Amino acid sequence: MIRLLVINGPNLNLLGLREPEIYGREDYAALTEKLQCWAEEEAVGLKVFQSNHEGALVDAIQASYGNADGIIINPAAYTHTSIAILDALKAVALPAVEVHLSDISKREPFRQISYAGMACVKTFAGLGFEGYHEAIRFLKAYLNEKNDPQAGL
Ligand code: CA2
Repeated sequence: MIRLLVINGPNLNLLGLREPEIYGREDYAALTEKLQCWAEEEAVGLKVFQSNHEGALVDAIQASYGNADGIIINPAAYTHTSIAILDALKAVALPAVEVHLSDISKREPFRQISYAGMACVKTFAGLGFEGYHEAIRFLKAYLNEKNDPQAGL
């Protein structure tokens, strides 16, 4: 079974508390429940990790090597600052998909650079929680194609 790791960065655990016009009304528990439902529907294994600490996010990316087949990552504010997360994603070299609840390309200039995105095969931004759903589907198809290039023919 395909094993996916979802990594969420700082303050995403506070979803639903403020700025619902940007991040929606649903809380973090609702997101993790949806992730598990979508993983079951797609018949993939899925673990979720959230931290407010950059080093802990780097540790989780490193630990995924040999334990996951693909990474879905929303590094939150570290998206725009962390070369350490970019380097960790490059080091483990697993296919990674970047997700953002909001459309970072249409927000403040400082949100328009994504270091993590430079190590990702795909980005979904501005779709709310549905972006994670798209990421699961995308990675499943991507990994199946990589493992058996003839499968879709
Ligand atoms: O749109 C996204 O998913 C972001 O990664 C969310 C981050 C932000 O720093 C990125 O630029 C874009 C913020 C995550 C959580 O922010 C909250 C703000 C208020 C209340 C609760 C969470």
